Amino acid sequence: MASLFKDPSKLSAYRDRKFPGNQEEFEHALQTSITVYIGNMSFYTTEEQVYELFSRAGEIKKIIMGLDKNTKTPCGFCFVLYYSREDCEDAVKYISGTILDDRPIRVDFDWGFQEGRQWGRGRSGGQVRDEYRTDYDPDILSGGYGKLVQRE
Ligand code: GTA
Repeated sequence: MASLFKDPSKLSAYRDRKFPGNQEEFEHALQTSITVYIGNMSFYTTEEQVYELFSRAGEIKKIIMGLDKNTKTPCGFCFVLYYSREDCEDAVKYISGTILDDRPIRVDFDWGFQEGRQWGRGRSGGQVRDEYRTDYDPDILSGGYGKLVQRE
């Protein structure tokens, strides 16, 4: 399993369009960072629940909840910062895919938290991907379907 983490291009399928650097710098950041991104979370999951689950992989330095930029309420993602790279890798290896509040969460390597990254970038304030969701999801506050899809 650890060998999977040796190829920097395979660390994450996600490419942050707002990363201030080239692909090589992005991959280097992913390889060395002590931050993970958690996606597909319930909007009702609290920081305390995240703390409890993710401290199983190691001591947590900080948790930053992802917020809807309009309502300032949780919108389904967060960042967890560890003290060690090993703990960060363990979170990706062992916690990704586990169920938190009835949802299979996704734990992804992240290039590092910076102020501003806690806000959803979608047009309606939440995450971009929620606006394109076509499957029913009772945790989407719009009523279950992606907001843009719903309008079409
Ligand atoms: N490390 O997977 C991730 C990740 N995601 C999805 C978001 N962040 C992530 N970080 C890591 N790994 O700080 C971070 C962002 C930001 C914060 C909120 O979370 O760096 P966001 O989700 O609101 O906006 O970010 P983002 O990331 O800019 O959205 P993006 O990349 O356009 O789209 C996310 C996903 O939405 C796509 O991968 C795709 O699955 C779906 N999507 C986007 N556009 C379309 C479309 N036109 N049609 C269908 N699906 C679409």
